[in-house]
Amino acid sequence: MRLTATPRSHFSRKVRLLLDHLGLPYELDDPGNVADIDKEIFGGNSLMSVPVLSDGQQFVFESDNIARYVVRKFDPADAYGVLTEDTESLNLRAVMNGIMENDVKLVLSTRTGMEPDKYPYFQKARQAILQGIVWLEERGQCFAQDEITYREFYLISMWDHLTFYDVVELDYPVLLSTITKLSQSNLVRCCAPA
Ligand SMILES: N[C@@H](CCC(=O)N[C@@H](CS)C(=O)NCC(=O)O)C(=O)O
Repeated sequence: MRLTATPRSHFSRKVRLLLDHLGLPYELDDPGNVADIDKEIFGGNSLMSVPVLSDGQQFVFESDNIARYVVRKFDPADAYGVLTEDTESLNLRAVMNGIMENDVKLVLSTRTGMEPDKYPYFQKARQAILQGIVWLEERGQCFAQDEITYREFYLISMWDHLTFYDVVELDYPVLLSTITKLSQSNLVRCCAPA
């Protein structure tokens, strides 16, 4: 398998964490700057975003679609809870996805020469990140410290990206203690943004 992904992409990292925990080998195809406008460097993804998985003749776009594809093909027992329909898990994942999307807006607007904090659109993005994290912190006990699942893959990927790009101040002790515990694992640390 080949994963088109940048080393810092949080959406890609949750897929990489899944592949690594399942022990599935893949080749990383790094398009470089995800702000670039060239469909071909994004594995043919018309939306020009990562991750994209190619597996033989099969192309899969979008991180959660990739995770579901991988689990259906290689891990039908779904050891990491990717296919869950549990409402609480799906809400947690929706909020983390939303935070990651808003994080991308802020990082890419800055990278392409804007000053995001001048504009209400980006102020709302930052506010959504902050409110989302408070909401997650209030539900911090929902995250496992010793039994990692796809939900924790999200959390780690989201948190480390926000930290790496210094998007917002992160003073949330419940989440931090979970992240610190989970980050003791080599599998988690080895694909951290650097
Ligand atoms: N919903 C998509 C979001 C993917 C996404 O936004 N990826 C970022 C990198 S972390 C990207 O490639 N952004 C490029 C852009 O938005 O132009 C997914 O889950 O795969």
